[in-house]
Amino acid sequence: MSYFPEVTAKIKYEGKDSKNPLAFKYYNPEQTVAGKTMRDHLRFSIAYWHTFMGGGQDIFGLPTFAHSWHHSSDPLDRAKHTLAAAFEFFEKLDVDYYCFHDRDISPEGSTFAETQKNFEIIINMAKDLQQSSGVKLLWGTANLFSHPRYAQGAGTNPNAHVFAYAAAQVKAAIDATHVLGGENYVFWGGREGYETLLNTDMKHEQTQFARFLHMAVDYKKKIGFEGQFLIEPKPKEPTTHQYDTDAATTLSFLREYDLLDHFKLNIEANHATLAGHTFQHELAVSATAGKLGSVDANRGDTLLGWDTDQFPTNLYDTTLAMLVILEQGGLGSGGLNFDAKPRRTSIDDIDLFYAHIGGMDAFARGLLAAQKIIDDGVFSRFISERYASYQSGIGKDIMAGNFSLEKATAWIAENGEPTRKSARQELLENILNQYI
Ligand code: XLS
Ligand code: NI
Ligand code: NI
Repeated sequence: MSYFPEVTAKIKYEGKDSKNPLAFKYYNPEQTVAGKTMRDHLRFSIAYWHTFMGGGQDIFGLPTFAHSWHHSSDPLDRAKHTLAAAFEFFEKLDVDYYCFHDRDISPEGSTFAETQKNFEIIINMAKDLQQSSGVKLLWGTANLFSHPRYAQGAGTNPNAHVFAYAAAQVKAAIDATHVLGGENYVFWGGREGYETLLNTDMKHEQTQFARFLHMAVDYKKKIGFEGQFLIEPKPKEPTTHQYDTDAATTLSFLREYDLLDHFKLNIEANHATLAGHTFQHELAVSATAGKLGSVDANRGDTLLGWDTDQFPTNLYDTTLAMLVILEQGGLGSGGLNFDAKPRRTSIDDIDLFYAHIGGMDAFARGLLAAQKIIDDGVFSRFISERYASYQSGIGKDIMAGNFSLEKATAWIAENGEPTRKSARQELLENILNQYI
């Protein structure tokens, strides 16, 4: 049985002149770019929740999609069909990785034990499907934000009973990720924030959240899970103020609570723009700290201002993102996970293929352009020239810690006013456009 009968073969690279909507125009998985295949550079991953569980609902409207894998009225049966459809999709799209939340891959039961039983059944099935298809798990995570019990947070909940429930759920999600050979495990603090300080002890919530993460680190070590722990920053939505607001805030939280060694960041494009940053900025802040672990590849709509999770199509953004990624030497165990969904008006199953093909081609173009920029050394040469005064003389002394306010005063008395130099922004932007 096939869930995607319209797609009769694996999606292939046909080149930029192809008119086939079911072909890659730029993403050529086996093409080598700077000694590595595109497949290995980009490490594409499918987000289970959007692609297979998304129904097209929004805050004003009901689901609009009618996926065949959702037809069964029995939740566990539906989950099995969904998993089978997912693996058919991965193989037809020729993507190596996927990501899931515990509660999108398997249904919540009426008790904790029943929920765990469902989860176990589905995880066993996923294990077999991974084995037969060769598809791998990029990361697993726990959904600690949809159920009413988490309305006031999970690790930051004012009620320790809820904290304990979340901790038990995370244990099961880490176990499942471990069993499936997941290369990372993600924490996105959906409800880990607050609405009003009139009822909130901020210090207490942050401290208990750090305890939550330390418990996860201890457990990871105990079971020998080798995957990378990742935190995904987001400034708001669903809560008004989220503790993991952006990359810089999250890094400083991790540092303050002695967690920095155990985590990297999973940067999402749409979360960056919600935080009032560019995608490139958030990637660069993480990479500068040696903490860029993985990417949720999507885009927002600045005219709407919420987490619209659209597929990435903007070549400017993908080029600048790939520039940061290549400069840090690649994504390591991370990948480009399409945390994105088709618009609710794109109601056909085939739209899922068009959406992902477009996103993959957009990043392939970004990769090619970024590698060319690096090869030609355009910006790196300009940047090293711009900071050249720190290579000798007082610049060298400053960086070596051999300068002081008094020395500066004496030096300025002798050398006077600095010569001003242009930062050449427009010229550099013109050059960038030549590469895109
Ligand atoms: C929501 C987040 C979520 C995480 C995983 O905005 O992007 O989907 O990626 O929990
Ligand atoms: Ni995300
Ligand atoms: Ni998001």
